[in-house]
Amino acid sequence: MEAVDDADQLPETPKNEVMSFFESAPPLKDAAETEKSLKEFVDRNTSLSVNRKANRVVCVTSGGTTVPLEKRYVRYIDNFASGHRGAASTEYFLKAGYSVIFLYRRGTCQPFCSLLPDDPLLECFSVADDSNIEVDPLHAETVKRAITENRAAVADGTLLKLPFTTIFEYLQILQLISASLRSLGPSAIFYLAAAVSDFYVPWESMTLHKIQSASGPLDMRLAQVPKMLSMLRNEWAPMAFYISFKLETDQDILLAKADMALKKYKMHMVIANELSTRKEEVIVVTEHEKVTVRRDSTQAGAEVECPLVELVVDRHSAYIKKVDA
Ligand code: 9Z3
Repeated sequence: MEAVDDADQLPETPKNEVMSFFESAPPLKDAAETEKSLKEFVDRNTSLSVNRKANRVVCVTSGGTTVPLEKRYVRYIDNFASGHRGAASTEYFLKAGYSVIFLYRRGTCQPFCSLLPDDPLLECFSVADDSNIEVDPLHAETVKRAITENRAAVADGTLLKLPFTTIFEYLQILQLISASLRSLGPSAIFYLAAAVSDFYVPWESMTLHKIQSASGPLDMRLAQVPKMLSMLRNEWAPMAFYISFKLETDQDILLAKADMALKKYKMHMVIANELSTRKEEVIVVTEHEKVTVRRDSTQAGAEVECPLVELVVDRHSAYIKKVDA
């Protein structure tokens, strides 16, 4: 049910639905802290010069949102997203000179970690003697790269990581990010790769405690998550460059749905991908073109995000030029 829907065919989400979603959502923990780190991040990056592409900041969303079923939640609805797309794209944006706000689902893939084994702590390290731990030589290079590149990006202030778990947290943090990037105008990109729930249980209709199975089969009505793309695009940060993703499992409807999303939400690019081939190829849909972007299968470890981000950077540069002209 996640991210595979017909909502793009529905009329625009009325503003009051969006307002009531936020008004009824549980307050965001650490909101003040998040706002403070965003402000510091944007201030720092708007005064950066030389090697960085002056002022260019991208918000990459990554992983899937959860939908809690209870306020003290034991159960929730989730989706498949691993966060690989967002994590890998973050690395390529950093290489291209962008500063990145990485809004990710807790526990999903992290930038610079794709080559680490599944359980890095247990598989990469061994106990040498009573007081020393050493890195397994087999993984030494990968571990070194992950640690140094991640620390460098975080320490020089070009990577800000913000975690979320629920759909409530995701949309609340996205709103804070948009408020902080608004002043950057066309220099900001929203690269919305997270798989966002289409349905949720409104906070006020949720039970406080764990739902009891003794009451028999569970009958639950889910409300539609208001589509925030139009709010983001038209109200929150209207001059930014927008890239959304369209995921389908049926190749035959993929491009039509991507086209629809492009027009309905006035996106600059929609990246169409099919579930089973998403790591091999994507189709970039814009007003004027459809470009298939493929992973270079002749290169070991090559990722589709490399040429994809290259194309995004190229189109973003053209957009900035056009707006500044
Ligand atoms: C995507 O299509 C992403 O490419 C994937 C990446 C989630 C497939 P992984 O995290 O997978 O690497 O495992 N995201 C879908 C984004 C989404 O939910 N889009 C909404 C929609 O299609 C609109 S914003 O309705």
